[in-house]
Amino acid sequence: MRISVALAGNPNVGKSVIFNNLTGGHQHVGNWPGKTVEKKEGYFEHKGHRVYVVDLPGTYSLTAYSPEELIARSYLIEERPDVVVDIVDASNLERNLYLTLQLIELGVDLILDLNKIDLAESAGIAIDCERLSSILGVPVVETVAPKRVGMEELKDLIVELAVSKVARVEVKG
Ligand SMILES: Nc1nc2c(ncn2[C@@H]2O[C@H](COP(=O)(O)OP(=O)(O)OP(=O)(O)O)[C@@H](O)[C@H]2O)c(=O)[nH]1
Ligand SMILES: [Mg+2]
Repeated sequence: MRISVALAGNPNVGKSVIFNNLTGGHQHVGNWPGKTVEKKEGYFEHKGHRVYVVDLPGTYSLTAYSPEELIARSYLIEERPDVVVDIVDASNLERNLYLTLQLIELGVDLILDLNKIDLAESAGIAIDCERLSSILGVPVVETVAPKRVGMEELKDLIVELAVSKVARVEVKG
């Protein structure tokens, strides 16, 4: 199956490190149409699926006031990726969840990636992932991107969500 996934998140949360971890050598850097903002695309293979990844520009919201927000918003609405991974800075969760709620409102199939878990831990912040996941109604994964911690779990979740989505669509007819 061909799966498309977009990486969304606030600036500086670790999207590019995760994009590089996932796609390795299989990447292409271009520009968003008509914009000077960089567009990174790539893919990886996992469990027999090819997963195409787009690294969206970092944004605090999707209200389309800045070119970055406009790019991210139009991509999500027009291209409808199978899965959106919302990468948040676990050491700064509250601020990051503003974008998370907007992504949930948009109705995308979301995975919440709590990145920078190492920084959260050293700041004495403990996050109850199961509770967060059940409150938000989205799967949650913990990662430490530069150490590649959680990358296999993230790939598993992406593929599981995309596959379950196809099953849901088939049941609905
Ligand atoms: N300690 C720690 N640092 C991290 C982690 N993930 C990313 N970083 C660091 O955070 C900084 C930002 O990472 P990037 O991947 O460039 O973040 P980004 O989300 O792509 O940023 P923009 O493209 O500017 O929006 C870098 O210095 C990373 O090394 C993590 O899990 N733990
Ligand atoms: Mg980046």
